[in-house]
Amino acid sequence: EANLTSPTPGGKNVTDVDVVVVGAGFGGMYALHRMRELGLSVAGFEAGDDVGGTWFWNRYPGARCDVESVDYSYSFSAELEQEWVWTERYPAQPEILRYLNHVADRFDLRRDFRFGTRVMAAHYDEQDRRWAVSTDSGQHVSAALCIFAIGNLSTLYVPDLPGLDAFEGRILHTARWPADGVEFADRRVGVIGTGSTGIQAIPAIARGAGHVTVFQRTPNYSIPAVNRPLTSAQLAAIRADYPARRELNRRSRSGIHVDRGSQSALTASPAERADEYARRWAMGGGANFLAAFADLYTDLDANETAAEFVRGQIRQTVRDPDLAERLTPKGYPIGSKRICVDIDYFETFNRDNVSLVDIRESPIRSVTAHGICTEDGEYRLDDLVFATGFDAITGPLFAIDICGEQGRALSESWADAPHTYLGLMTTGFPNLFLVTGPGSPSVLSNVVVSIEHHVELIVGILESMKARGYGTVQPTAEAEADWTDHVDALAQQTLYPRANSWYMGANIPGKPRRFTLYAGGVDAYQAECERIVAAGYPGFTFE
Ligand code: N01
Repeated sequence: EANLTSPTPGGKNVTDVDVVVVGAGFGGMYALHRMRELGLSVAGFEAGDDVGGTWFWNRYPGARCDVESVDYSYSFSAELEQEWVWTERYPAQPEILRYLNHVADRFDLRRDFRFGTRVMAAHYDEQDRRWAVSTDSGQHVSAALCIFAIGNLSTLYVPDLPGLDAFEGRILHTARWPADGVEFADRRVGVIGTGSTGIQAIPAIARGAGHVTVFQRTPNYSIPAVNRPLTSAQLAAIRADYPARRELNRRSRSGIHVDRGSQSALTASPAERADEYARRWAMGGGANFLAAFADLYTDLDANETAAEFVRGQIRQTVRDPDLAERLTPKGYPIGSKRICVDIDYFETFNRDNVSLVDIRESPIRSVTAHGICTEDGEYRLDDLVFATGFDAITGPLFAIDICGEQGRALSESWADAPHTYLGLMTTGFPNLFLVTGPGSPSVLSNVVVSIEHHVELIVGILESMKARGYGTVQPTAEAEADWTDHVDALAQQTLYPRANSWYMGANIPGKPRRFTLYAGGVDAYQAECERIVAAGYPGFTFE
């Protein structure tokens, strides 16, 4: 008989459950729903005050998903698919948060989540073969299984700028934006960071602010979103064919079905290339643009043709040629930092109330009471907005005291780099599941597709354990080492390692640099997983 239910209660004030789910974003909500469907008792914890995860926290002006709404949504319920009305091609944060609230209501998910509660520790007890989980509000839970659905971009990063404490204005981080918004009228706003977030926030802030000064370290490649309302006819056509659309997404490289060019950019003539880039530029979207040719992610010369097209667009858009030059990305391949998608980003620099400070040329020396001092002088500011991103991938896991067999900390086990089997489990941490962990396509993909896939993999493993009478599962050390080598070999075939990106850990001082996501594509990854499931889970040890 499977031993997935609790043995006798542990100690005083300890609640026994089958499963702890950490996080109530897209991943945790679906994990909780599926665990319940298996008949397991679940305790869910969420640091935010409600569901939403990323979309709960990231309420900055201009926050929007750069995957199309109809694809960035759950596929598990046909009724949900049919009833929810998306209103725009690219959904804005409030609409996604409304959707997730609707899902929580519809499937009664809040009942088993404790909100405003941060999981602080999860320790494995080898005797009991159970996880002891504790929270910042003093709960202690004993669970047979732990599912960490805490996101890869949830531990925010603020650079340690000298003098920051002395700043007398407001300090904001885009990922902790106040729910009731921020008024910038007549204020001088400084924005640090020009990644996906900064590129979305800067145009939106500039529309309502007195003046915006953008402190740019690295110019970024960005493709226009070409956002538009979704008409009821368009939505009806998508709904009529939803299962086929979902299947195409699952069989695609990035979890979004796009028309993928099969030709090398280098065999196309310059005129053919220009036409193809212009066509995709006009259609909008990052995944679509970078699918123009087969080798944009793998061949530097091919990539350069796409990069140069984007540079040309920036030069055409930004009226002041010197400013255009400073906004033009150089020295790293397009797509090797995550491609940005924007609404009027480069156009925004034609506004009178927006200026750019290149902090590569003149680095920030310090923050003062009234602004920022660079080597060129002081910029007076009323507000300082950090769009400086996250300690990605391992950051959220290392922020929790997770200890597996023999009391070994995850942060110690992964000190050099994360190593997993399938991005789902790691050796020495039995029954601990990661939703979209390192070693899976994760944040390289339409993450909702990858989330649903991972939760279904977990369900399959648990069903198999139940049928075979096992209580624990973990990867073998050998399978994990082979998978990690495989992930590394795939990364080396791409241009990803050539940028200073959060993918590489390069944004966090002192973090080891390594590309740890599965770069072989959602299609190849899911096929590998299917083979492993069909073969009876080789690489996993069950006891
Ligand atoms: O963070 P980032 P983000 N001094 O790390 C700069 C997802 N996302 O929040 O490039 C000065 O990309 C840093 O400069 P540099 C998406 O996956 C999705 O923008 O390191 N500047 C960079 O410009 C995305 O990739 C959507 O030189 C400093 C910026 O801060 C991920 O989240 C929307 C600095 C950080 O960029 C993270 O995006 C938004 C310093 N000390 C985000 N430190 C969707 O549409 C850092 N910077 C779904």
